[in-house]
Amino acid sequence: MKNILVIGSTGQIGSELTMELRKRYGNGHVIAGYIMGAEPKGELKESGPSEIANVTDRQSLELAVKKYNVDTIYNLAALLSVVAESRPSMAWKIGIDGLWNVLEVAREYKCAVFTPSSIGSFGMDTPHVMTPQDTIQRPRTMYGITKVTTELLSDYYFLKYGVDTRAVRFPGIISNVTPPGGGTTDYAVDIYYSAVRRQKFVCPIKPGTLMDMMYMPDALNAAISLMEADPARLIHRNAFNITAMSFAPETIYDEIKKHVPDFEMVYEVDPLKQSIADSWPDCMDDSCARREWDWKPTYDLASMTVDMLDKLSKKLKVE
Ligand code: AKB
Repeated sequence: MKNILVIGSTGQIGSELTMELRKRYGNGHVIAGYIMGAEPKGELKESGPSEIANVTDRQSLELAVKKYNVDTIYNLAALLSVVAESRPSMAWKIGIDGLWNVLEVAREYKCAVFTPSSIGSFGMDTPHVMTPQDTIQRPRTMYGITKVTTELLSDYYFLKYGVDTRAVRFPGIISNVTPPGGGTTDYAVDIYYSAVRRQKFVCPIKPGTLMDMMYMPDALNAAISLMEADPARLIHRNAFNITAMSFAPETIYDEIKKHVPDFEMVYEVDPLKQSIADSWPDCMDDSCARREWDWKPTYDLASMTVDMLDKLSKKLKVE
């Protein structure tokens, strides 16, 4: 049986990934790793073990791995794209110095490691339409630079030391549980909250700006399926393009309006978010993930919108 440590278990992806892993592998086998000031609460705290696991403190990682005999680490510690631009040195410290600590502990204790990359690992010079798996990656944001480095360092530890590192390039992730913080794609989550609260939505991204997106259940399934995949089939490792849909702000707005006809949206473009979005792919080619580990999303924009509106209405207690 696997023993899994989730680093960053209280974040947007970590909080739901920890619960999904507990469902699949048993509560006692999945440790919610956290840092001081971001302790697990509620179901996350009650349903299984939790332990301090701070990527900037290698000893804390080692203690958690030894205590629970961990063999698999999901490393979700990172600053998102917009916040990383205002705190570049912290983004590097968490994303790269932190990853180094994770990989060293994984090497010593023979753990498999999942550290996600992102559409942010691409840049202006990357082909924007059907972005290939293997292509030019010259991002100019600190987030992108840490993500490309994450891919290279993870491959290095696999090739040099045999550490079983695997990853995906996540698109924007949309969820109704834990809100994201400081990302370029956050608008695609915020728009649903405004719609459910019957508030006018102020969109920070220009009409016509396409970005890849995915509903959280597919994102969780992708991470877990890749870590379960037969290694003999993997030609790539760090990191696979994956996508479920690609849309611009006006497309998601039109989809929501089918259910909330009086919903209003205006544009107030945020120059930083727009410049980051402009440098990212319009839509990625994820055929390598489909071929090498049978990746296949289940939600499209229409089915995600129905589920988001339903779940958020219940959560926010709106009829
Ligand atoms: C962000 O917008 O920073 C993230 C991402 C796409 O990596 N959601």
